[in-house]
Amino acid sequence: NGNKIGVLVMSYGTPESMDDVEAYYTHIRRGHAPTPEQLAELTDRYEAIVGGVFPLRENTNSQVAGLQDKLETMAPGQYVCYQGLKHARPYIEDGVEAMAKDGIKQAVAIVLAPHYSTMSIGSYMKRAQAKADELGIELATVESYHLHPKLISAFTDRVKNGLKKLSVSSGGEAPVRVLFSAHSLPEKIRELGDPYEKQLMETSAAVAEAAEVKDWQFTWQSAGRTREPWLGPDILETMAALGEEGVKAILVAPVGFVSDHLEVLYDLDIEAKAEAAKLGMTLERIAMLNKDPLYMETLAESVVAALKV
Ligand code: FEC
Repeated sequence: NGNKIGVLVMSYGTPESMDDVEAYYTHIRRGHAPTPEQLAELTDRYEAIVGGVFPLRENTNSQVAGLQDKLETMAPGQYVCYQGLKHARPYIEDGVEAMAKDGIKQAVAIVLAPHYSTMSIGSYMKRAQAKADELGIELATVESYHLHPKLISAFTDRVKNGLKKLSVSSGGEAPVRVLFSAHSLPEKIRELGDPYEKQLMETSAAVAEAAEVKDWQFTWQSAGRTREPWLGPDILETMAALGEEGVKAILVAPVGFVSDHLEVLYDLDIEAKAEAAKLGMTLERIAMLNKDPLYMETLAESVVAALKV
């Protein structure tokens, strides 16, 4: 593989088993172990979604394989993908080391998340770059791809399908509010001039326009359990406000995420759905991208473009 271009495909990472949840949570908390209550709460959430299976691992594996296939079609024999995870094995550094072992000299790094924040993509890239520098690999980076036309098109199809599904489940009577959402971050990102919020608004507006949705808004979800203030309003607060407004049907479009995992399967499908039932609303969520060919093409084209600049 030495003459090929390495592609470091990075994703959040998930525990390997229920026994691994504590180590995973400790890694997310930068080495600080969670309290027994915090650990129990996270374990319960994993158990609630699929009873001890971790869908993000399988989904990341299949996205990396899908990207490899797409690159192979676009440029036969030129690219080879390596996986690097933020909070689980194989870690980002392991991925870069695997490239070095194969003799890779030139690589591109991309994250399975479309929007740039210093606290998200920025921190993945910092770790990848440090290891690449140490091992003498020249690394180009894809910082974001939140307005790639194929990404917008993939989300647009899903919003259209979601609206159809919702009109069936709510009897087609109630006006629907589309809620675009993404993982919240600590409010301090605003002081850093972080593009995260702007990029999320741009993706949401582009999808709303393409899907011809007029009645939409953006909301945050999945804020961390720390004492500092996080960006709001949270989806549960937004839903309460919509209840007061008389909204009866909601379609959630979590455009900050690209696959089925805890923050979607629990925070939206279990927690937000239960809240909707309490408020007398119908709530549906768009299907996630997972291995969607348009998403695979978004990634492949972004990788190839990163080498041209
Ligand atoms: O399915 C899974 O096993 C993993 C689902 C998962 C994804 C994900 C994506 C993002 N996070 C982002 C930021 C933060 C910040 C903190 C934080 C904490 C957690 C915890 C769990 C967790 N995150 Fe996550 N995140 C996922 C899971 N995340 C579990 C720990 C418990 C909790 O607080 O809920 C706070 C860390 C701290 O304490 O300092 C910040 C961002 C994304 C989207 C971009 C990306 O995928 O990288 C941003 C998936």
